[in-house]
Order: sequence, then structure tokens, then C-alpha cells
Amino acid sequence: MTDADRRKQISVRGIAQVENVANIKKAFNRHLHFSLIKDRNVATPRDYYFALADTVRDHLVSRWIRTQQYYYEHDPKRVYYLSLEFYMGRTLTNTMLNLGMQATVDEALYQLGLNIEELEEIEEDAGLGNGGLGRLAACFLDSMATLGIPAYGYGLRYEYGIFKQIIKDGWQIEEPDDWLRFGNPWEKARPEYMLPVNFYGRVEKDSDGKNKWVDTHVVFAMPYDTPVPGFRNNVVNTLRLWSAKAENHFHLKFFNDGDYVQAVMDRNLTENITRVLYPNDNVFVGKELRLKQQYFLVAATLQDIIRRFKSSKYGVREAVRIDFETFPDKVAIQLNDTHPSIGIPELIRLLVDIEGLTFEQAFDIGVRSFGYTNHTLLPEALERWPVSMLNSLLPRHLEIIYEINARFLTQVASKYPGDLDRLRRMSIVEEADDHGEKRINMAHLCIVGSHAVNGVAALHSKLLQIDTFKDFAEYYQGRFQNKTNGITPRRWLLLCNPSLADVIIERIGEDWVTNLDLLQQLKKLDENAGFLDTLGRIKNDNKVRVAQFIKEEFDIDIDPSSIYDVHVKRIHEYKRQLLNALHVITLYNRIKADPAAKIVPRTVMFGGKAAPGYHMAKQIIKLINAVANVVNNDPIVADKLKIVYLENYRVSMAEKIIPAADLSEQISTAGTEASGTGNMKFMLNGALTIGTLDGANVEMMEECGNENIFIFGMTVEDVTELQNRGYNANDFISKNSELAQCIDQIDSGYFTQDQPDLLKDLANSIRHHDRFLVCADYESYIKKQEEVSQAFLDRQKWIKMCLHNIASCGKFSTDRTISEYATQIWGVEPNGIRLAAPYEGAE
Ligand code: B1H
Ligand code: IMP
Repeated sequence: MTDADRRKQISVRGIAQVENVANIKKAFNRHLHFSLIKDRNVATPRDYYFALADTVRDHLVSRWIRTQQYYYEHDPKRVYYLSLEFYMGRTLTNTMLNLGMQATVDEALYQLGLNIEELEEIEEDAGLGNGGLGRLAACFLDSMATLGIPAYGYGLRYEYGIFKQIIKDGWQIEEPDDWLRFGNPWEKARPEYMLPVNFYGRVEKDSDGKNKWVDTHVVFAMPYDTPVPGFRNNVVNTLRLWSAKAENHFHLKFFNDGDYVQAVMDRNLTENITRVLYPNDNVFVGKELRLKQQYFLVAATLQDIIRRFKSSKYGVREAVRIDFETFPDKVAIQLNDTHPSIGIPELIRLLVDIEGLTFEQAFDIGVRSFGYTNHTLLPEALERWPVSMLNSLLPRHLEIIYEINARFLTQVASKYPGDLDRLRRMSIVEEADDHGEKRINMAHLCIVGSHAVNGVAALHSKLLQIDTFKDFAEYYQGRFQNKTNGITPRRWLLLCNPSLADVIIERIGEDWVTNLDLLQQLKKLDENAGFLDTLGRIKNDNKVRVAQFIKEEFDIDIDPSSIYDVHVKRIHEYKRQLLNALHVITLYNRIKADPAAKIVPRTVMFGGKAAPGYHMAKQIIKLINAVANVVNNDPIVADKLKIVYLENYRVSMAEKIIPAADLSEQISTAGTEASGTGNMKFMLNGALTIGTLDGANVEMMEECGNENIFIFGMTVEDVTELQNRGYNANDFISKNSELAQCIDQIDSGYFTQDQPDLLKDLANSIRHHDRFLVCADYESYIKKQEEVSQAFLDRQKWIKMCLHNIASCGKFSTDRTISEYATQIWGVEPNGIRLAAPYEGAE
């Protein structure tokens, strides 16, 4: 049997039965004709992609409607995941996989003479996210649907997602991501459910003390729904994304044409609210338009949630539920970081000003409904909106925040009489800064306004409680939790690494797809030479494919037998791409110093976007490309060392690169990466990790054992101690001549000979302003990399380590993460439902 034949027999991709294949071909031809309005003489590959997407989408429709009807019949508690980012990537293959129709569609397209892989490549990524936080939201949606949780994602339908990165002369250039240009077959606009959102204006108090928010500027929120199918359970949940629409009635008298035309043109300004995703990762940029986006999301979403709460009864359209006391029994709202935190005062406003509840009642209902997830410890990422901005954009919300704060501080004061410093530290409203500006600390607002606060890895949650939010953890005993992140095994193994998935299925069946702990069973095969050999062959095939991809895309020849050493994530100083670059330069210097020395060949790949305004990150990209240019063109180096910058790294590229990696770089300064989720994707695909004891790396080591991971560098305690002592890079540079040489080369323009001063900033930063202690970890990193090279030479042992990594991944499934959120925060039961398949003609 060939690989392809064997794959066809694996039921996880569905069984291609003759009748089903015929139906798919018929539907495809019908869509090409009626939806695309093309015949096969003039159809382009893109037309075929859309015809295929429409064909696959048809199979979602009944399941989607029936799932939503089921929720209305049973009226369960609903979960709302609010996020400014959903980094979904592509949808076609994932849908076929979750619906179990991949084999059928494969066969149908083959019979039609079309190349399905080529068509899959035409789909644009839905890039509505920056990095880990947005991709986590997407993995959560997959797991919530797979676990049958009545859940909804709520976000914004950005017209432009994360920018397209071009590397030109080694520099990053940004291009707009016009992802909707050809239309989006996965969304359904729902103009009939449009909702108003107010901005600006002022607060009026009427005679009986009621507050009215008046003279506002109204913007409409138009929902677009995207189906979220569970894995083989016929559940289809909804991701609802809002798009800004200007109001139609101007209520203005126009004195001439020009005024009217101008008024129509000004609609653009309003609709700018959902124009573009802010391209920052892990940093707060306090722009008013961003605050508008945040409020736009929560204002529309909370109206929708309340509408559904009130009307949720089978067969009844009007509001049947009026008592809000049961709201927290029917609604759980999870805040993906503080980005949607203005939802806390918004719910209170709706309950008090519109529904007539008392402030105490409203606040209590809010606390019982909201959960808050923190995703970062970096102080520059914590959101602190200026009071003046809130006062002008959302005056009523500012009042409510002051009210929450006053009541909260009264309680703190009664618990700690006389402790004024504590009140200052815990206040939601910060004291005025040097410019006389007061700010609202949104994390404090979230902690006070939610019943559960969680970090995203054990170490991160601990640091939140003993450091960042120490006072709060002490005050609210039991409110703080940990929920270690995960990844969905559907996209990150079954979809992206079909050969690996298939050999696992041959050995242990396919239940691991929804119960990742079962991968443990692979451990018994760790002396099985045949299986280890197969693992090695699959990795090699994946590496060859990536070598072809890199040749086609970047015209660089790489050697598939070299170590694929991969560092892909957003470019950020704390993630220390610079440390990796120093290792590469060190290897280069060693080869130059002794060209005859035996070294284990490496291909070092970097990928990731820098925030457009982040100067240092852009310098780092330039450095890497400059080093690559020198190294890749030096005949003395030959094929011992190659450096590749993976331009425009994104979800769909991750799916190609990760299955081919040997070594995963997870080298952030201890105590800076909240969790990381890329680390887990590599582990699941049989790469070994070189990493610090940071984020979820700590738990990965616990799961796979110290002997199956390359841990180096300072611990959080070491970092704290060094910082207290006073970090001076020169203490390390002066003791290590190789490190000194690398930094001198950057400083003197060795890699940028036409512009020797180009990277002086970088060298200066390493020497004098490095918050992330690169030089302190340099020596242990280099030593650990030598260990990696030696380990790679013992092929059997290396593959066995990979096997132990794969087999120890169970904990890092988002199915586990979501089950914990469900039972410990949301009060809903996972694994609730499996719906009957709809009738779709012959099955
Ligand atoms: C993470 C962000 C983030 N943490 C601000 N914080 C943003 C902060 O647009 N903004 O303003 C955007 C993103 N992203 C990441 O979340 C952490 O760095 C990772 O360690 C973590 O794995 C991921 C998911 O929890
Ligand atoms: P929503 O959850 O209210 O946004 O409605 C989503 C979908 O649920 C609707 O399009 C219907 O398919 C279904 N639905 C809404 N209301 C009812 C109802 O009263 N009975 C049964 N199904 C409903």
C-alpha cells in the first residue's frame, strides 16, 4: 500500500463512498455554475476554491441551524468569549476535517481533475489577531464546539487584519491585509440584527436621580456570523464579528449638494472603527480609536447577550425573562485580557440606567457573570486609559468606574484601617502623573469586577499572585486561579501533519484526537525500531517539503539533513531573538576561525512580525537579515550554516513550518512570557525544545521529563536576584571573548559593511539598556546549543526524545484547558452534547 492508499482507509478523514463523492461533484459543479457563474473554460483556480468552499459550507448549514435551535430548546447556560482578536487562519481544510468529509472531497476533486492542495493554498488567512492571544481564542472556539459547550465568540470584523510583512533589503515593510477583497465564503452578514452603539455626549440627571446619557453620536454594529464546527459531533457554534455602519438619518438640513455629499463621505470616519486591527503585541498604545473599538465590541455584544437572555424560551420571540437575578445562572462572560474590560461598567450601566436595578444588584450580577484572563506581566502592556479620554468618549462609564472604585476602597479601608499606601496601590483610579493625567487601571477594574481571575500558565499565575496583583490576591482569597493554555490537536496535528497523525492512528487508534492524554500510549513504542524509524522518515519528508517551499519562496537552498532550528513568534525584545542571533554569529565566527572543524550543520529559521512602531524590533529583523546575507554567501561556511528569514510568518505558514522543525526556540527571559503556545505546537509535532524556565515551558518539562528537553539559563529567582544586584552587561561581556566579538561585529558594521553605523543602536542597547539580560544567559545558551548538536548526531536517541515529547503532550490540548474553564469558572459541564447528523441526501 502506498501512503496515499493507506490514508484513504483511515476513518478520521471520512470514508469516500461512491454516492457521496458523486454528490460532492454535483454540488461543486452547481456552485461553479450558479454561485460563481462560470464554466470550466473560463474558471480560474480561485473560482474553483470558492466553488469548493461553498460546497463544503453547505454541509455546515443544517448542523448550524440545528445546534442553535437545540440551544433555544434546552436553554442552557451560555458562554461568551469576548476578544479583540480571533486569529482564525484558514477555514476550508479544518471544516472538512471536523465534518469528516476530507476523503470524500479529496476523491471528488481528484475525479474532477483538480488539485485540492493548490486550491487550499488560495484561501486568505483570517488574520484578525497579532499572535498567541488571538490564536488562543481561535483554538478555544474549536475546543468549545468539540466539547459541546453552548458558546459564542464575539469580536470585531476588521476590514484589514494583521499587515502583510515584506522584507526589502533586510528591512520590514508593511502592506495592508486586504483579506476580504475576493469575498469571504465563511461569513453570513445579518443586517437585520444591527444594533446601535453610542459615543461621546454627556450625562443628565433627571429629577428622581436617574442618569441619562444624551447628545451621543450613534454608530451601528452590523453582525457577521461565522460557523464554528466541533470535531465530528454535529455541533456548530457561532463566532459573531461586528462591523461599524454609519447611521442613515442625518437629521440635518442640507443647504446645498456639497453638504450632502460631504455628509455621505463622512460616513467613512464613523466606519473607520472596524477598519483595521491594531498591530501591537504585548504593548499598550493608548489611541482613542482603539478605545472606540473596545467599547464598540462590548456595547453591541452585551445588547445581544441581554436580548438572548430575555427571549430564550423555545418558540417564544418576545422577552419572557425579566428577572436579572438569574442572569449569572444563564450567562458566563470571559474577558480575553483587559481589552474588552469596558464591558464591566457597560453591563452595570445597562442594568441600572435601562433596566432599573440598583447599583448593588447590578454590580453583584456583573461580578458573578464576568471572568478575567490576564495574559501578560509586562508593565508596558497593562492598559491604563487616561481619565480625560474616558470622560469625553464614555462619560457615564467613567462615573460608574468612580462609583465602583469608591465602594471598593471603602471596603479595603475597613479591612486595613489606616493603610493609605495600600489604598493607593489598589485603587482603580491612579494618581495623576507628571502631566497631571489620571488613569484608569483596567486590570484592577477587571479584578474587582469579576468572580474569577486567571493567568495562563502555572508560573505566570503564581507571579500574578505574589507580585503584580499581590494586594488583590490577599484581599480576594479564592478569586485567583490558573488555567494553563493549550492548542487544538485538530489543527495542530491532524490538519498540519497528516502523516504523523496517521501513523499514530495506526498504532493507538484515533480517540486521541479528542482525548490527547491517550498519546501516552506511544511511550510503550520507544524501543520499537520500526516505529522510531517511521517517525524519523515522516520528519524527514516534512523537512524536504519545507526545503522545497523555501527554495520556491525565498530562493535559498537548504539541506534537509541539517538541524532545522526554528524561532518563530512576534519579534519582541523579551522573546530574545537577539540571543539566538548571537548564537548564530558565534557559530559563524567558529567556522571562520577553523574551517576544518567538524560542526553539525544547521538551518536557523527566524520568522515573525514587528509592530510597525517598534524601532528595536525592526532593528533586530535587519540584523538577522544582514547576518543571513553574509553567512549564506560565504563559501567557507558552505552548507554548515544557513539562515532563513521566513517572510510574513502567519497561521498558514506555521502549519507548514512547525511539522518540519527539529529544534524549537523558546528562550524568553524567565518571568516574561506568560505562557507561550508555539512551544506546545512544536512539542506535539516532534520537535525538541531549547528553552528557559519560563511560561508553559516549565510544565512541558514536568510532563516530558528533564532529560527530553534542553533547559538553560536563569530562573525567575536568578533574574530577580541579578536585577537586585544590578545587571551590568559588561560583567558578562568582559569574561567571554566570543560574546565580546559578536557585539563588536554588530557595533562596527561587520554585517552591514556598506553602512557601518546602521546597527550601533542595537549594540548599544545590548551593552547598556538591556532589560532582558541577554548577555547573562549567553554562555549557558551556547553550551546548551552544543549539547543539542551532539544529541542530534545520535539519531536513534534524538527520535526517541521526540517520541517522548509527542507522547507527553496530553496536558496541552485546549480540550483540557476549556474543560477547566467550564467547570471551575463558567459553571457549565463540558462534553454535554453530540447531535444527530442531519439528512443530506445519501450518506
Ligand atoms: C499575549 C498579549 C497582548 N499577552 C496587548 N498579551 C495586545 C497584549 O493589542 N494589544 O494591545 C495584544 C496582545 N498577548 C500573549 O498571550 C502572551 O505573550 C503569550 O505568552 C501567551 O501564550 C498568549 C496567550 O495566552
Ligand atoms: P440567536 O441565538 O438568538 O442569535 O439565534 C440564533 C439562531 O437560533 C436563530 O437564527 C434560530 O435558528 C435559532 N433560534 C432563535 N430563536 C429561536 C427560537 O425561539 N426557537 C428556536 N430556535 C431559535
